[in-house]
Formats: sequence, structure tokens, C-alpha cells
Amino acid sequence: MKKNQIVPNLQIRLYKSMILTRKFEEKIVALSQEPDRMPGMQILANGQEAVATGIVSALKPEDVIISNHRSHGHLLARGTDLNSLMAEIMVKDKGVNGGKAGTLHLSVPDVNVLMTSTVVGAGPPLAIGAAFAQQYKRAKGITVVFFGDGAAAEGSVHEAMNLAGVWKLPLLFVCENNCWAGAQRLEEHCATQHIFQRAKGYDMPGQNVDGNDVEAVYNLAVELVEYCRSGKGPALMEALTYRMRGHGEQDRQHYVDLRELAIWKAKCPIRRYRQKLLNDGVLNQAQIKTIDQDAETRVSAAVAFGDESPYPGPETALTDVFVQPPSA
Ligand SMILES: Cc1ncc(C[n+]2csc(CCOP(=O)(O)OP(=O)(O)O)c2C)c(N)n1
Ligand SMILES: [Mg+2]
Repeated sequence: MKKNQIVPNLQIRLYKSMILTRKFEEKIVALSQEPDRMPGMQILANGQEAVATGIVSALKPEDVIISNHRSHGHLLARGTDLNSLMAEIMVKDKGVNGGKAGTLHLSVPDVNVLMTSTVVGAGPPLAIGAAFAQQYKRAKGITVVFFGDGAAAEGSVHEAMNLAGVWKLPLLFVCENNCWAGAQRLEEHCATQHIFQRAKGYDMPGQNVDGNDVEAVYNLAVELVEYCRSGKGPALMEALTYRMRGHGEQDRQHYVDLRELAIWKAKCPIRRYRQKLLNDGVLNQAQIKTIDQDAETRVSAAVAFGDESPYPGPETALTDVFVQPPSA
């Protein structure tokens, strides 16, 4: 039986983090339907908020995060400044990366998010580097890398898990299994339905969790983060959830069975948690309404901030793009 690490203040923080992510991404949906408002491809994690919130809330500031293309929840749960994140997604000069990253290739060093990448399977090998540096320098932090069920089939992910197992790195692998990789169902692209069981082959503990239950995700994350921090080596966590929207906002999900979608809609991590907090008397309806409205207000302010920011000027095209390597 896993230890329950949940206390009331934490419950409210978990709820606030999930609803902020949901409102943030709902705003992106609305803006991406307006012409020329959100350039590029918008990839959202609607329905997956409990994974990001539950895991990132179990981390310490010194821990490093590496994420993939579905990263908004990870970044927001980590406390990335809302205004400059929205401005970045709007590719504006005041964005976290000066409008040069957009939504898919971000880096937010302030909050120790080393990078996000849409190159599927790119994160785990780079996480090896980050975790090796932590081990070599005897730092207190660990590294957490998020990747999808599709990425779990990439050679780079297996190589990274193997090396982490050999070197006993302080690295938590998080497979966010949302049952889809693009338009392919899990059973079409993955030889096993239980990705966490692959941990055994790399000599690390592997566990799975209901990824739509934020408290369960948090409790397991605390346990596995502690394991990695203790110097015993890496661990693999698989969170089972569901991608409620298309792969990207241009994808109309014509290949998805609407009955399946309805089943997962009923398991919405936010609706489910709101009901639990109401039932347990942690929050009442009025308090929930205030929290939800506050999230909406903050998101609207972030859009206004992005609107006011100019696009990066052409004269900045080559600044902040290359880093001079340290001289030997
Ligand atoms: C190396 C590489 N191969 C293919 C793609 C195209 N692609 C982008 S996302 C994606 C699916 C990834 O699925 P998964 O890892 O499960 O993440 P999810 O999108 O479900 O969050 C693919 C194939 C890519 N971006 N990079
Ligand atoms: Mg997936």
C-alpha cells in the first residue's frame, strides 16, 4: 500500500494547477481558430492535466525537467510565468524565448525546464546528460523526462533507459500513455500494453498509475522521486491517460471512436477531482467558482500581455540562437 502524502493545502494547489492548465489550453483552442493569431501547430494536453500536475508537484526546485511536444501542463505546473509563456506561443518578443521557440521547442531555465522538443524520443538521451551532470557534481537534484507511448518505441528511449540503468543515474522516466501516437492506437504501434514493465529489462523499478487521478499520480511520483534522489538509480513511471483532442489542433479526430471518447470524458481528471474536493468538504462550490474565474482572468491577462508585445525584429534573428562553447 502506497503512503498517502496528500494534505489539504496541497489538494487546493493540485486543483488550481490543473484548472489553470485547462483554461490556458482552452484559450489556445479559441485563439487558434482565429486567423493569424497562433502561428504553427498547437499540440494540447487536454485531459492529461493530472499527469503534469501530479508529477511536477512532487519535485523540488533543483530538479530538472525535460519535456516533449505536449508540454504546457509541465511548464505551468512548474510555475513558468504565464504571460511570457503565452507570449512565446504567440511567437512574440516578450515570450520566454523571445518568440523564437513558439510552442514546440521551449527552454525555461528560470524554472529548470531544460528543454521541450517535438522530435519524438529526443528527450531521454538528453536527460541522460542532465542526470549524469547531477550525479557527477553530486548535486541534490534529479532529472525527470516526459515522453509519450509512441516515443516509448523509439530506439533512443531504450538506449537512454539502458544507460541510465548501467550508470544508476538519478533519472525518472515518465511515460505519459495517452493511448495514441498521432492517428495510431496504442495496440497498433506498441508490442505491449504495459510499458512500465520494460523497466525490468533496464534494472530499474517500474510502476503504473491511473493518470487521471491526480492524487494517485502525486503519491507514486513522491515515491519514485525519492528513490531516484536516494542514489539507487533511475525509475520508470507509466501514467495511463487519454488524449481528448486531436494530435494537434488541425486534427479533427475522424479516426476516434466517439464512444471511447465519451468514456474518457467521464473520467476527466479535473471534473473528477472537483467532485472529490466537494465531497470531502475541502472546497465548496463558491470557492471552486472563484478559483476557476481567477484562472480565466490570469489567462486573459496573459493574452493581453502577448497582444501588446511586438514580434521579434529581423535584426534579432541571430541573437540567442547559438551558444559559444566554453573554451578548453
Ligand atoms: C523523430 C520523430 N518521428 C516522428 C515525428 C512525428 N510525430 C510527432 S508527434 C508523433 C506521435 C508521438 O506520440 P507519443 O509519443 O505517444 O506522444 P503524444 O503525441 O501522444 O503525446 C509523431 C509520430 C516526430 N516529430 N519526430
Ligand atoms: Mg501518445
